[in-house]
Amino acid sequence: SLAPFAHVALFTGAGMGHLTPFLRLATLLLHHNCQVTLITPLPTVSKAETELLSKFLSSFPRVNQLKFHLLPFDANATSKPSNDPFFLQVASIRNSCHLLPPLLASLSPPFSAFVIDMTLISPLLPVAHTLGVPPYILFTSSATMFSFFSYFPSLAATSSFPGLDVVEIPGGFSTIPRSSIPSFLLDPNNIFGNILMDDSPKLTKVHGVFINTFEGLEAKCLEALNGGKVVKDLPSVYAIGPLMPCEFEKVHQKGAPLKWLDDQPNGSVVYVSFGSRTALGRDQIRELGDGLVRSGCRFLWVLKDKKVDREDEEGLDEILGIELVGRMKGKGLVVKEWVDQREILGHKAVRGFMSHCGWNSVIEAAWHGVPIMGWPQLGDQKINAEVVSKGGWGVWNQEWGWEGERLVKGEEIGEAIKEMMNNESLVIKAAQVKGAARKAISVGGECQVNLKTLIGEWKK
Ligand code: BUP
Repeated sequence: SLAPFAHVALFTGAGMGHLTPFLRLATLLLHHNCQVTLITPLPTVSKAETELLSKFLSSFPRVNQLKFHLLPFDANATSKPSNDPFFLQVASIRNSCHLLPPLLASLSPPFSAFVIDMTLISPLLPVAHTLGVPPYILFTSSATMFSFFSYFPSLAATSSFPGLDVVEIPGGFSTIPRSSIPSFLLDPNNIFGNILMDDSPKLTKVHGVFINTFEGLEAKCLEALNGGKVVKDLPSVYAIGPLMPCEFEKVHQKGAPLKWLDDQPNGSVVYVSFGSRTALGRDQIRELGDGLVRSGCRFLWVLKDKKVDREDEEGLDEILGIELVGRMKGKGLVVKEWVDQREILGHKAVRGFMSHCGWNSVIEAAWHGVPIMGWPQLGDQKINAEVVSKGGWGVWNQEWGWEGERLVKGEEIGEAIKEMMNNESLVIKAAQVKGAARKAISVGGECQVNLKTLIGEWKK
């Protein structure tokens, strides 16, 4: 007879920051001989998501894709309007989830586990329950952010919260100043904030939580979470990071920017990217450009002018202005297309990473041992930036504020880049983090052990 195998269903969320770790986890499960069904809400928001999905599916023909066509969703008819297309997509997915049970019940063999995106807890828990399958969450940010997410809504409901300047997460590993709290969680009218506040109390009904992290980064936090110190009755948290970039993600580019990097001296370049869904305002973009020139460092800048890639159409001359483009000549490379971040961070010419501190980027930098100059813009990013700076392999300036809060001038940016690029201790610490990252995924490391144990349970 055939050996039993585990059949895992994964339900992805909105945006590259969520899709990417899902597909990396799916790849790991496939390598452990699991059968994988991937439920993909369609249409996606960005072109990048569509392309990544298609590359993944053609690399793994044995994956069963279940296309989940979303119901029409009238963003203007919601009581909490939003101008963030990714938040609206989450709301739209949640609005359609009740259609799932009959679609899933017909699949065979039956599932052993259901891994769902962290933004879909409320609508998908009952689905898992109907099917009689244990629900797991893939939390696509840091363990520190997860503990904040678990604890914060109950604190926010108390009468003492309005007067608090800092949030002390129980367990003694992190104190979050009010200015670092994701602003959507403080805004009662924010659609995404409302979703997270609603879902957090339901965490105790989840079977387990996967987080793309490892002990070398967040040991104390993981210990507090699994020791029941953050919130009572939380499910087990499994550190399965670093989820590494996979072969299917490879970007076939005509030459630049990797070819350009090949021509730069070792350890001379600052790589600049704010992830897949953050576009700075035009004024801030120009100040950043000015700062890069002033720093005197070579730079590779992935420039985004619009939140959604399909709308990002204007050329560099228009966005930056001819004068700045002229000043940049010969000093750095600015690109507007999707780049192979893993190849860039692994390139010997790259010495530092100016990043918004989206968690995937942080983990990729850790994997390659590249120091971070954090410039968090929104959401969980300040909390993530603090994890990095506490670890000693990155820095960030609290005074720069959230996206659009103040215009950070080129002089200040240039000085900060220079400082980061000359800071030897960051390089040393980043190399240690890289070592810990590699240990975590080696045979006998946390990631392997955790996954093997779970898959063993699923097979029973
Ligand atoms: Br832009 C860009 N190439 O050109 P984060 C991004 N990426 O490979 P975000 C590229 O997208 P959330 C590019 O390597 C990382 O895996 C990058 O995820 C990759 O930030 C991913 O860093 C970006 O978590 O997502 O996109 O802001 O809002 O969910 O944090």
